[in-house]
Amino acid sequence: MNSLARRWTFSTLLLLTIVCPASARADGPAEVTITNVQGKSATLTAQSLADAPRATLTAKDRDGQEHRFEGVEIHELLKRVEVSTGEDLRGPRMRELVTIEGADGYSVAYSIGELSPKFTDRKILLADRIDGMPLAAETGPYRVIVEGDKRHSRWVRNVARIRVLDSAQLVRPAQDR
Ligand SMILES: Nc1nc2c(c(=O)[nH]1)N[C@H]1C(S)=C(S)[C@@H](COP(=O)(O)O)O[C@H]1N2
Ligand SMILES: [Mo]
Repeated sequence: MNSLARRWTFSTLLLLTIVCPASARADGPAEVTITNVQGKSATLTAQSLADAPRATLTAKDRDGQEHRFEGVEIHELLKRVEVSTGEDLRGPRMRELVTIEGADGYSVAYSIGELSPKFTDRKILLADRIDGMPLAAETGPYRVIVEGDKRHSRWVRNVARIRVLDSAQLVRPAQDR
């Protein structure tokens, strides 16, 4: 490589280091897709999460220390695809499920009732900050935090997708058919 080419390469790398936001280096995608039972979808961006009602909770991370997590409760995000968890959540809607999937395909199912503040005070957060800082690349930019859970299997890292499903539309066990 001649010196001019070398200088160009160096300048380009320097520029990329300066202009790339931290989220671009995270293991998870910068945007989360959310889909309802009918297939209607919305894209959650850093901006839409910043604009939504913010919530915080304190929980022990894997280091055994209490941390302050900040983000948006899942039920607030469900409103973006017209899924309500308010007073009208009852009857046949109680069979709805919400799956949250990480960039690596790891997926967790939550029931609609446990995501509703009408049913429980235990918050389930799509967190984007820990102790006032953006999440680390290995967990972010978005990570589920479930208040009160004794183990972290439902704390999905690098969240990529949220899907609302009707459990009655899922395949039934053979003995039921
Ligand atoms: N994206 C993603 N999130 C995940 C997992 C995974 O494999 N992929 N494993 C889960 C399981 S089973 C556990 S116990 C916790 C472990 O997280 P920790 O190492 O921060 O305790 O992450 C959960 N979140
Ligand atoms: Mo686990």
